[in-house]
Amino acid sequence: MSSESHPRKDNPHETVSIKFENMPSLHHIRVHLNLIAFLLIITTFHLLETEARRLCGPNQFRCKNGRRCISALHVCDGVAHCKDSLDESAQLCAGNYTGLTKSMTSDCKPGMYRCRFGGCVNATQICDGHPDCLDGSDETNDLCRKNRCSPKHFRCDYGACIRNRLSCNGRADCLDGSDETREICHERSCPPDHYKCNYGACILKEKMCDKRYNCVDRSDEWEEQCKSKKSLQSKKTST
Ligand SMILES: [Ca+2]
Ligand SMILES: [Ca+2]
Ligand SMILES: [Ca+2]
Repeated sequence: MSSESHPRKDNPHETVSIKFENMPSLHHIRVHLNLIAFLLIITTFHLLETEARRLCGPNQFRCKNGRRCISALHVCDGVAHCKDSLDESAQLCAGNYTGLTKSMTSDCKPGMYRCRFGGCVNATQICDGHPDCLDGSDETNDLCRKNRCSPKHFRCDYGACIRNRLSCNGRADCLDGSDETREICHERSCPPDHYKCNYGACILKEKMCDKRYNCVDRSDEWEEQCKSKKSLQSKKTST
């Protein structure tokens, strides 16, 4: 409650109090202003969204965020084209989405594999060590365990096949990293211009102590080793 005193006209020495009981407080005014600002933001957002919906063509798909339109051909093709990946979401690609025609969510083309969530990827990408379906369903143990690899390929523990030269190269090329274990690599002999990682993989010598990790166990950047390499180099240059 607030009040204020004013002098009376008939007697300037006597004052009366005017009460402001029914007037809104500053706090209430602030609450109302915040509410109005919030409603304005909501209305603007709604108008922008309606505009974006209107701007997408008939053969286009509208991404939820970013107000972007993409070609319907890119929906459920295994590659995320919307920033929010809405074009590859499980709900959409399983065919539950009502905003698309059936042709966009129907079977994959010949030579393509249907990911568990619904998208399509090239059949050659199944069990190749790299996740190509957004949900990784092209590289599961269930799918790959019965896989046989040619002599030119290394077989990952879960069954994927990668090229032989990719095993023990310092980088995990099998999704489970089984191409870069001590068990597989420790007996490897490295060419003269290569450095042998602590667990046995071979990387180019110039990648040792270059402040980037090139062995999966990071042994190419071990501090002690790099210190001694540096002091050896400075000795060489001083002589
Ligand atoms: Ca793959
Ligand atoms: Ca590798
Ligand atoms: Ca390095």
